[in-house]
Amino acid sequence: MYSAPARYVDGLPHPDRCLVMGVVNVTPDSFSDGGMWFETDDAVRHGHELVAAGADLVDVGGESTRPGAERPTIEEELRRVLPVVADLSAAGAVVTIDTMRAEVARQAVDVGAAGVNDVSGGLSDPEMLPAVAAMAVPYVCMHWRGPSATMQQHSSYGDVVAEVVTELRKRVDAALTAGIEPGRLVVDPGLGFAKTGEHNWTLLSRLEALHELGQPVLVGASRKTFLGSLLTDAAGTSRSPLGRDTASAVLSAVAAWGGVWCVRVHDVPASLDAVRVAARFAQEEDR
Ligand code: PMM
Repeated sequence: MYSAPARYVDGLPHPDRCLVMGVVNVTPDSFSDGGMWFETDDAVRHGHELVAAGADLVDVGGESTRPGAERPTIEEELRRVLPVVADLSAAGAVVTIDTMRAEVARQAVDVGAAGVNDVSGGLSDPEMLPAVAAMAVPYVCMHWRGPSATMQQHSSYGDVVAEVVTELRKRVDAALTAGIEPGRLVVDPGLGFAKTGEHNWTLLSRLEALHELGQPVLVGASRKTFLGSLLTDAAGTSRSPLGRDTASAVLSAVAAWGGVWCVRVHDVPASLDAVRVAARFAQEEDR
């Protein structure tokens, strides 16, 4: 196992293993589970299921980041996420709000969210970093090169690992300058965001480079297209998102073994088993 930065994020649970974040997409059009949890009641029920299955964190989002997806209005995004965040938080779940908008982050924290997950790393909304600093909550800062509609036009790299690390370092500096405490800051390579499948595999194989940023690392590989492209059938057809959960769990073990602080997944039980296996392996190495 690589030597990794601190495994603790102030204000979030700290089991002695990689954390598992379960995903609740309150969207009609996410690639991974499009529309399954779009109704408030369904989303809340699903969040409770993820917690019962052992999720350490529940990530609630109201905007699909699928390539080409249309953005909801801010009012619509608030309408989707706030009741879900409020219900799950009131029931004791540790909820993160997956949003690129400072106002959505603020209102979600007001109704109980414990942290903010921003796939734009503060680039989409200039108010995001100061808002998070003022709220003093944990912040996941993901590598991002532009909105989903156009992001695949920005997937050209000389050295993907070096460039992602350099660009993330700038966002870490911006977050710290804005006043976010280092103990509350998490970095994420943003698999699939302005990245090809090849880039994703390279980044996953070089997690130690991300650890050089000195912050806990979150990885979101679950159900992403690069897994479908790997798991083709005999006719060469890509595996559909719901059929990618075993591969996703295997990557959770790989990521946990690589010192990652948290994996963001749709199928919680399998990834929880995976990170527990990785933790047990790591104990042997410590002996
Ligand atoms: N991926 C998606 C959405 N949010 N957040 C973080 N921090 N990292 C990710 O990789 C990430 C994310 C897209 O996947 P989904 O449609 O299944 O939510």
